Amino acid sequence: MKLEGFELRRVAMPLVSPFRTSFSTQTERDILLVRAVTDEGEGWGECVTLPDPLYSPEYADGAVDVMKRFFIPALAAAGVSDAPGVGHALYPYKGHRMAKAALEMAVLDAELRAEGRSFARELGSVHSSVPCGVSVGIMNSIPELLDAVGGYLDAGYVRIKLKIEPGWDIEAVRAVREKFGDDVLLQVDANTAYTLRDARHLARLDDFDLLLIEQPLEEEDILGHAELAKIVKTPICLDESITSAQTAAAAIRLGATQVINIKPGRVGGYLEARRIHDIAAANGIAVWCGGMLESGIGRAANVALASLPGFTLPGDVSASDRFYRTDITAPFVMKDGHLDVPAGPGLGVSPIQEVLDELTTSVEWVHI
Ligand code: OSB
Ligand code: MG
Repeated sequence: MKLEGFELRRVAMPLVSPFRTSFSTQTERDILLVRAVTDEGEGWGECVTLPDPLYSPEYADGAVDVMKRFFIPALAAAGVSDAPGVGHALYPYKGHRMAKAALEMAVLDAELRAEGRSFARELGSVHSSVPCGVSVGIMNSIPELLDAVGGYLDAGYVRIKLKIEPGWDIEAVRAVREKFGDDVLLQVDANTAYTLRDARHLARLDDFDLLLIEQPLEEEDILGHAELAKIVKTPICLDESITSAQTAAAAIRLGATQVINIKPGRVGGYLEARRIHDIAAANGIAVWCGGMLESGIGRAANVALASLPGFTLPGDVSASDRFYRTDITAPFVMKDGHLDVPAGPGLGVSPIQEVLDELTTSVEWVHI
């Protein structure tokens, strides 16, 4: 397969409701799509950068810049012709894992489509459908939160994740437990909003039988999480801190993480995501698939990844309508709290050109 170039496309997708975390409020998703064009057909990648470097150091405009300035020229110079080749050619460049992941994903999709193989099969899928969890943003009031959670439970979501921050934690969790009972699979995500000085406070969450507490402390505070894990009974799950298979192995060894949220973008791609899955499995650590409010393109690949054997907890793998009234692909629709794993070639879904055109804010072509 010979790479001919990449199309970089920005798409503005309005969210069905604002999504508030401890670091920002989103009302629209500005998505960067990467289309790899080859002599054997095309492939799609989704770059999960947010507009500002508040979740990770990367941001959408920066991803476009690093792709055009360094990464695509490096792929051209190396004559890259397959997905593992993308990782090798970009290895000398530090960081920018979301940008690397999007390019690798597009090349992998092109390769698999040309060969008629699915992402799921390629990654090692063992399930034809995956259970759906939902990430619930910080709300203005407890009644508003209970309304939102009630709606998701009625829709069939099998696991609820509450975004928390100081001032929106114990009472939010208590209210959800009191209203919906002890059987709901419930977890929280702090997106680094606490410090080790909050350990006693966070230990109060132990009363609520949570599956886990996600990324309570700063991303670089691996030892802090290991200390916290000795004080808090609720399992600690790292998200932001896990940027590679190497950091995953270290965090596991240090006792900083009892569960891992795997986001392919954050770790540099689906191939590295699979390596983290393998390391976690070898250490008896459960993993689940995180999300970055993906369109149908990224969602398709996440659903495939979530169907690997070590993904033993429901992920932030929601139906398209959790975030978008209109998706750019055929929508992912939940049945019985599950999504079907696409089985067609590559991602198994493609953008619908008319929808894509309507939502596109810019397109540029970068030749190889
Ligand atoms: O921390 O998991 C997170 C979205 C953007 C940035 C960070 C996070 C999230 C989510 C959304 O929780 C999960 C989803 O896409 O369903
Ligand atoms: Mg998280």
